[in-house]
Amino acid sequence: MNLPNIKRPKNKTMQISRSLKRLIYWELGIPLTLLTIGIYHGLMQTIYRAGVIHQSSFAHLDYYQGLTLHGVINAIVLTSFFAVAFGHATIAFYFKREPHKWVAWLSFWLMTVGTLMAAWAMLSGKASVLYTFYPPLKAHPLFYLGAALLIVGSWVPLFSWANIYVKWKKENPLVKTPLAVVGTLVNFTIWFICTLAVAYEVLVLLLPWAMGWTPTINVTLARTLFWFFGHALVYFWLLPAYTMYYTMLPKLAGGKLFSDLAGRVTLFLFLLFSVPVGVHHQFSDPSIPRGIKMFQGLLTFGVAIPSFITAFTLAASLEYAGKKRGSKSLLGFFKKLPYLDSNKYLFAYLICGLILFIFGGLTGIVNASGQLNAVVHNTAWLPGHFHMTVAGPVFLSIIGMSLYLYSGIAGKKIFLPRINVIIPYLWVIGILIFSTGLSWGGLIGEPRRTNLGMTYLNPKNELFTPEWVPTTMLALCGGIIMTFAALLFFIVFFGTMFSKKTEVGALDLPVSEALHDEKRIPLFDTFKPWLIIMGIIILLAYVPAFYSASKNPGPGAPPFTPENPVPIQPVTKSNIYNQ
Ligand code: HAS
Repeated sequence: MNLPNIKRPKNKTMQISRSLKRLIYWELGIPLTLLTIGIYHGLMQTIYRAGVIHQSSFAHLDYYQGLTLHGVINAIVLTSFFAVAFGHATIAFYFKREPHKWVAWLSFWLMTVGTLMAAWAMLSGKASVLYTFYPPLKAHPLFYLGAALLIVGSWVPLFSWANIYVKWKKENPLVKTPLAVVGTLVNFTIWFICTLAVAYEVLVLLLPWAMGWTPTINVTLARTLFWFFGHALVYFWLLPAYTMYYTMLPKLAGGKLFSDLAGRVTLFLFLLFSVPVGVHHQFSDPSIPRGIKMFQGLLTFGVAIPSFITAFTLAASLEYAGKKRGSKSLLGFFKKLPYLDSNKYLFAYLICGLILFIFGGLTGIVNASGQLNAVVHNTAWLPGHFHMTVAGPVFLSIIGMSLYLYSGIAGKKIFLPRINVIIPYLWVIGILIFSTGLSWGGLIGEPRRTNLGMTYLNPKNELFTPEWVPTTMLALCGGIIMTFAALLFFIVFFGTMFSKKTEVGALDLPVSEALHDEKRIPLFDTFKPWLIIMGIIILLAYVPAFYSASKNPGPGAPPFTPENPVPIQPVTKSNIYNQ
C-alpha cells in the first residue's frame, strides 16, 4: 500500500500478513468490548455488597447472573482470547514465521461461537452458575457447550506453533529457544493438559445431567475435575504476564534482564507444579483424604518458588536499570525508573502489576496453608487475594499489551497518552483499597459470593452485621476508583482504535538483552524431560484424588438453580428447562 505521508517502521519491527493483523485486531477487540459488561458487573458487585441497594436484581439482571458475567468475561473470555493473540504475536515476532492461516482462523471462530453461546445463556438468565459452574447449580447446556468450544478453540493454535518450533529447532539445534517462545509453549502445554479434565467434566458429567439424561451428579468428582483445571488456569493467566516481565520489562526500564537462565528455570518449574495443586481449593471437601490434601498443599508451596525466583530476578534487573539511569545509593534505583514516561507506558502497566503481585502472592501463601485456609476459605479474603493477582499483574499486562500490540500493528498513535500512563496507577490505588476491604472483611467472617445488601448489610434486616459496614464501604470506594480507571482505559483504547493511521503498522515487541546470558544448557532448552516429570507428579497427586472422589461421592445431587433452595423437580428430560 502506498502511504506517502506515513512514517516507515524501524528495521527490527516485523511486517505481518493482513490476515494475521485482522485476526489479532479481532482477538483483542472482541474481549475488550465484552469487558465493558464485565467491568460494569464488577462495580455492581461492590454496590450490592455494601448494602447500597437491597434487591436481588438491578436493571433486570440478577445478582448471580451479574457475578457470572463478571467472572466468565473477565477471567475466561478476556484471558483466553488475549493469550492466543499474544501467542500468535510472540511466535511470529521471534520465529519470523506466521501460524497456519486456517488453523488460526479456526481457533478464532471456535472461540467466538463458544463465547456467543455462553453469552446468550448468561444474558438470558439460564446460566447463573458463576465462573466455576459447580454442580448442583445447573446451567443451560449451551453454556457448557460454549465454554467447551471456547477452550478447544484456544488450544488449536498450539499445534501450529509447536510445528513452527520443531522446524526452527531442527534448523537451529544449538541456539537457545527465545525465552518468550518458551513462555508461550509452556503456557499452552499447561493449558492443553489441564483443560482435558474440564472437557471430561463438561462432556461426561455436566452436559448429560443438564440435558436431563442422568438424574444426579457426583459433585465431588465434578469439583475435583474442575480444580485440576482451575488452578492451572490461574497460571495460564499469569504466564503471558511473566513472559512480558522477563522479556520486556528490563528493556522498558532501560536495563537488562539479570539472568536468562532464571527465566527458563522459572517457566519449567511452572510446567511441573501448575497442575498438581488443584486440591488446595478443596481443603474443606470431605471426600478427599488428608494425605492428598497435605501432598498437594506442599506442592502449592512448590509453585510459589518460581514466583520468588521472579521477584529476585526482576528486582535485580530493575536495580541494574536504575543504576544505569544514574542511581548511586542502595535503593535509589526505585526513584530512577520511568514510571510516568508516556512513551514507555507499557512499563507503567507492568510495574503496577508487579507491585500488586507482592500482596497477591503473600495472600496466596496464606491460602495454601491448611490451617489458615480453614479461616479464609469461602470468605471475602479470597476475592481480596485474587484481585491482587488476576486483576493485578494479569489484567494490567493484558490491557497494556493489547493497547501496545494494537497501536503498533495498526500504525496508530496512542489517544490521550498522558492519561494512558496514569491509568495503571489509578487501578493500583483502586485495587489496594478494594482488596483491603475484602481481606479485612474476610478475616471477620464476611462471606464471598453473597448479596450482602439483602440481609447482612440491610439495617432493617435482623441479620444486619454492622462490623461489615466499613469493610464493604472500603471495597465500594476501591471499586469506584477501579471503574473510573477502566473507563479511562476504554476511552484510550477505543480512541486509539478510531483514530487515523500515522505510520505503516508493524509487529514490534520490546526485547530485553540478558545481563548474564548463560551458555545453553540442553536441559533448559528442551521440553521432554520436564513433560515426563510433570506426568509423574500429576499421576501421584491426582490418581488417589480421583479415586477417592469416585468412591466416596456422597449422595448424588439433582439440579438446582441459584434462586431456589429446592431442586428442580421432577428431573425429567421434558420439563427440566421449563422451571
Ligand atoms: Fe491463588 C485461590 C494459593 C497465585 C488466582 N487464587 C485463588 C482464586 C483465584 C486465584 C482466582 O492455596 C479463587 C478461586 C475460586 O474462585 O475459588 N495462589 C495461591 C498461591 C499462589 C497463588 C500459593 N492465585 C495466584 C495467581 C492467581 C491466583 C497468580 C491468578 C493469576 N489461591 C491459592 C489457594 C487458593 C487460591 C490455596 C484457594 C483458597 C480457597 O480456600 O478457596 C502463588 O503462586 C503465589 C506466589 C507469588 C509470590 C509473589 C512474588 C512477587 C513478585 C513481585 C515482585 C515485585 C517486584 C517489583 C520485583 C510469591 C513476583 C518491586 C517494585 C516496586 C516499585 C515496589
